[in-house]
Amino acid sequence: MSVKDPLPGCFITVEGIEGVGKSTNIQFIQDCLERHNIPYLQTREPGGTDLGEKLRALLLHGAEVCDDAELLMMFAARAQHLSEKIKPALQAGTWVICDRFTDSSYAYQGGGRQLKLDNIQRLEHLVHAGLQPNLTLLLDAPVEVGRARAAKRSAADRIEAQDLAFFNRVRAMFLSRAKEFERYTLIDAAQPLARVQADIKQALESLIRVSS
Ligand code: T5A
Repeated sequence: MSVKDPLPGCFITVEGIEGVGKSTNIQFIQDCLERHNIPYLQTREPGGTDLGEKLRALLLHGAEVCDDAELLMMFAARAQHLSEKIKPALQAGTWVICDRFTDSSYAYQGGGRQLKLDNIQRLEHLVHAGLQPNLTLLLDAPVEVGRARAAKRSAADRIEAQDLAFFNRVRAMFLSRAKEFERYTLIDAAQPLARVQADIKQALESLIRVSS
């Protein structure tokens, strides 16, 4: 957790472009933690609180949201989420598994929308200075693979409706951050599910070992 003031719970985030298998593998992560008798909270961004879920509905299904408003709404939802759910859980020794976090703001608003990274960094500092995930699992696959998987489910939302170039920038930003930060584990999500889950299990077990 925070380097200065470690919290007893571990914070795991799952990231990647649409359709790479985040929801599918979060269920797998929950099963692993249950086998180790580790208490956890499973949550998502944007969302996770009443306010966050309302913002999510506007972000994904609202008509007009300009790019700066989109960035600010992501961080508004995140501030509430941290204050109401994530920090109290970690302080109580509960692990948190979060479907997306600030890396998604860098990837989608920074990479996809091409907003200034300095501004994202300022918001990150304002909202959660000193608190970063212990482990970020980046499920990575070519955009076409993720889109083909996601398309089988439901109609595209406001962000999913962006073009291929947008998602290629999103993916490139995730990959660049994975190289930059040690907390990342890069998982090849184009593999068959059993192989993906074997890789996730290895990363999780190593976190469980160092945190116990
Ligand atoms: N956002 C979010 C921002 O722009 N900025 C931010 O700061 C934040 C926090 C949220 C949206 O908000 C944006 C990003 C997003 O656009 P979301 O709820 O995270 O959206 O939804 P999506 O990313 O769109 O998630 P999806 O549900 O589309 O994809 P998942 O969860 O990655 O994929 P999943 O598990 O549903 O799997 C898709 C299909 O693939 C199959 C599954 O069975 C399923 O059918 N599958 C595989 N098939 C073969 N091989 C494998 N290895 C497979 N893994 C999964």
